[in-house]
Amino acid sequence: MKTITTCCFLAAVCSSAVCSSVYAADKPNVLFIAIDDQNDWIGHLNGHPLAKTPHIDSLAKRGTTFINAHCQAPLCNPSRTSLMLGLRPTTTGIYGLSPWFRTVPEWSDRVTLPQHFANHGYYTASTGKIYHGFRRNRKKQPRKGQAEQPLQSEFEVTGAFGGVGTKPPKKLIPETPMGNHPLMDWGVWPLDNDDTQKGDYQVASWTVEQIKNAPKDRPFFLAAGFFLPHVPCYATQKWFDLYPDDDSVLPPILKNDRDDTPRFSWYIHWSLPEPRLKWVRENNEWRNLVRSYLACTSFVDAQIGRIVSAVEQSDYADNTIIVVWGDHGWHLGEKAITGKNTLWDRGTRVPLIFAGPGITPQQKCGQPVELLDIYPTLVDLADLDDRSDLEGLSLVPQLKNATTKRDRPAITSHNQGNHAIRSERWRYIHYADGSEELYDMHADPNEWENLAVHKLPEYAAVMKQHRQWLPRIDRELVPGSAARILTYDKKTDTAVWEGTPIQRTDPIPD
Ligand SMILES: [Ca+2]
Ligand SMILES: [Ca+2]
Repeated sequence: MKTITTCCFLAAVCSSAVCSSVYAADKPNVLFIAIDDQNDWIGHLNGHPLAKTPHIDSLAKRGTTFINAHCQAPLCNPSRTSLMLGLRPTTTGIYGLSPWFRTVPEWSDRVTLPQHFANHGYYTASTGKIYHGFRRNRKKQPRKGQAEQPLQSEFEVTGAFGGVGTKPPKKLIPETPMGNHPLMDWGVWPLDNDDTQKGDYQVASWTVEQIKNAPKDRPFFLAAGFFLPHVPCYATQKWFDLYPDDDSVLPPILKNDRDDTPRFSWYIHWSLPEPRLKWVRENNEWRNLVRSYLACTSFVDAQIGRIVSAVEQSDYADNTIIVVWGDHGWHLGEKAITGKNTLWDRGTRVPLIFAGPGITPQQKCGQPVELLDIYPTLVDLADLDDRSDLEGLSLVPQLKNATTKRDRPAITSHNQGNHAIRSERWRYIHYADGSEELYDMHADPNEWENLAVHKLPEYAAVMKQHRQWLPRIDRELVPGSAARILTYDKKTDTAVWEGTPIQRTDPIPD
């Protein structure tokens, strides 16, 4: 492990002349674009009939888009850790917003996706939210009594912080339940229509500058992480104007939809700052939230358009692989909640697009795929040394021909023991206490009817077939795990949410 770290460091600092002679200079560039909390409300994904994302849609046409792509964890830190390490959350043991994986001894030297590119002579740069928490290159000040920590360079260069940008002096919406979290806010902001004050605008600007000034003697791996449509969903008026101010924007919901979902389905998002549907309705905030989320998505789409057009106008137009992904989905009233931390399609389905050299244009692939596949796919596309320790599959066969079968379903995990298995047609969910759900996604795309409750032989067979994909490695939380953590003890049938046991008779918090 020590040797790998040293090599990585050398590759990052070696003079470009040496790098070019050691590594092929004709490798493709990689533009790696992340969107935070972006569900399938993207024009061509048809998750919302009114979603306006012309730039993402046109990139999708230029390449291959995966319309059945899913995150490995429905939460920032575990999802991004999984993608960047090429390992499932059930292997990393990271399920919560903490810890940062470098503090886990097992992963402190793990070569991440961009580091693997750096080891092959790439220039690597990053702006905005790529990891959970902005990781600027700097020496961490040791805590009292601790040894000084070495500089851990995730990227050679880090740029604009991004994030929320300018904030209103106080929250725009009424006080929210479960803690009135400061991020839990949405609406028109800033009022003067100045988009340049927004963190994501600055992320795009920094990325455009990087493209213009990229090193000429080696390829680049450039990562841009957009924060919106993560809460607070602030956008200027013009983005709201893209959407009607009436109830046609609301997603379809079924009354009492949760009557046939197991009680344990509530446990994985037991008590969170994201308000329930009941609250947004009672406070007349449902439509405002939905429009704010859509407005933010369209704003981010425009920022992606700025970056893509900078590539198209550069010398790198023909040798740059562009990949766009979202870290997990978001509910806006479906299943009686808002927010993430679910194992349904709206919580796990994300945009995933590849465009550039080696990728067939105009393709839509309906195979179930995983964000975990990005690491091996990029390694394959750039023809770097293979990694035998990655848990995803290269999607190059699908990027060549979208009808090629991928041999596995997509698997999402949220804390130990809770997993969703998404195949082409079905979604099967297994919770830690053994309770289950099954949805026929062709007949019931909204996942309204839990077929598992019917106990019919034809569904039992489907469930049996999907159950075999439950992760065999399903490790417990690593030490230091915190924030949105649930544990379950089978022997005593006790679920513990963030340190507090949940009783079977406790009312569901709203
Ligand atoms: Ca996220
Ligand atoms: Ca239902």
